[in-house]
Amino acid sequence: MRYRFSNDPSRPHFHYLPSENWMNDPNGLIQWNGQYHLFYQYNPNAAIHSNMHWGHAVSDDLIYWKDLPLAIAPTPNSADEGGIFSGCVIDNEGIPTAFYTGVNHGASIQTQCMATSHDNLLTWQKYQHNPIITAPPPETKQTRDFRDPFLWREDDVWMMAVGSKIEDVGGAILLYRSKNLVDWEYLNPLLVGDSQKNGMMWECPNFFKLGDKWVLIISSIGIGMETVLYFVGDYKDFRFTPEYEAVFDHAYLYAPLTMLDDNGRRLLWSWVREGRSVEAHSKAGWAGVQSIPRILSLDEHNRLIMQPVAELEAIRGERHHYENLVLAGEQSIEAHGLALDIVIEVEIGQRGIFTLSLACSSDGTQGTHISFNSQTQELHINRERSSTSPEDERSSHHVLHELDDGETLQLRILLDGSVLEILANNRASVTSRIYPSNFENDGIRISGEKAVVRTLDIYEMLSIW
Ligand code: DQQ
Repeated sequence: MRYRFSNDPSRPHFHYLPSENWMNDPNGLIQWNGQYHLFYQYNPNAAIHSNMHWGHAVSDDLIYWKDLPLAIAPTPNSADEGGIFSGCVIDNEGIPTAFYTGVNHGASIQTQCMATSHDNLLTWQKYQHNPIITAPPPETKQTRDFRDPFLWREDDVWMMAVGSKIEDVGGAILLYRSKNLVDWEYLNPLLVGDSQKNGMMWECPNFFKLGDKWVLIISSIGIGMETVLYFVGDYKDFRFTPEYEAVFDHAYLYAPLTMLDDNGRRLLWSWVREGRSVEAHSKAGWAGVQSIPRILSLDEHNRLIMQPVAELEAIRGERHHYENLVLAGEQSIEAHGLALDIVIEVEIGQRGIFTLSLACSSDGTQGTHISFNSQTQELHINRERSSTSPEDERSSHHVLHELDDGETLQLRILLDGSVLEILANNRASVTSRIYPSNFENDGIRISGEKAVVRTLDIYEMLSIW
């Protein structure tokens, strides 16, 4: 089925996506008997968000994925008849146990449900007394938004964080505990936001320890925008006190989910949304991509550091390497195709500018420009000419990216068809979408003022399919 998309230049070659139709949030990430399991929000019938199931894929190495049959589907006349929304999988004394949100009545009723697997996560049996939590607590003053359970263990109890909101106040993450996974006691909000500042509703919570600190990642629904935010702080007596708050990604990443792998790495996957119209992706026959998994850590300022997993290096093909390029005018750099891993370090003087252009057509009509201005400390991704279709989103991304004293600009750029993952100094993330109209392109161009490229490596990536 994947071959029918081989003439589509937007289709990624080294990011995971199902063979066809719609995918959104990653769900139920877990390493089981050494293998990485990725479940995801999936509509098996069309490339639009509807009719949610859990799709399933498995990998030995985080690079090559094998598609497995649908994992969990809605059951008529039950709590999940309207769809299986996001959630997680935990290891309950050797039994893989899934928690997800069952929805009903056009998703206006959201309840928490459970299922177990007895055949290595292939098929799932729903708990016969689902739902295990029927409604949000009265203090939320609403009954509609209550979803995406995330579980962890604390001594001899299980904890669950659920995304929600407190009406007229803001987003809220609700905290529950249980000894047996079916009887849940509501404790209090783990954290409550402010609708004026950080969104009206918070979904897809992740809460975990990183070093000495605790990190909360949420996907926030604000007025006209959806953004992933993170908080770093301390957790005591079931309350979380953030000390640092920042935007996790400045563009298209949404609904990320993390897991701890057997090597103790905190890995994060995320849905990369589409930047084209519903009609366009419905017609294309596929929509939604998973980001390359990132390893999370914290720096000394409590900022989240994210690095694509080193496993990705196994599919690096031809390499183009440059050193100490003193920039004057525009320079063309050889690189073929739309599947590239670019690693660049630039020393920029005061009032300096550096620009890297990619996915440029030879006739000059298309191209995407990634620039950094040392005076404004701004990263700018210009998509005005990223594609030719008026249906594609083309607004620019402007991101304040303050370099520390003496720090060079370090960019890691993963271009894969329409996916553009940009990490600046491993802490500013801008994951965008561009839709170049053909495979042919004119390599990479770099230009700058008061800028010296210390090193530049461009790898042409091999396809994982
Ligand atoms: N997507 C799921 C929900 C979640 C949302 C539904 C976030 O569970 O809140 O597909 O993208």
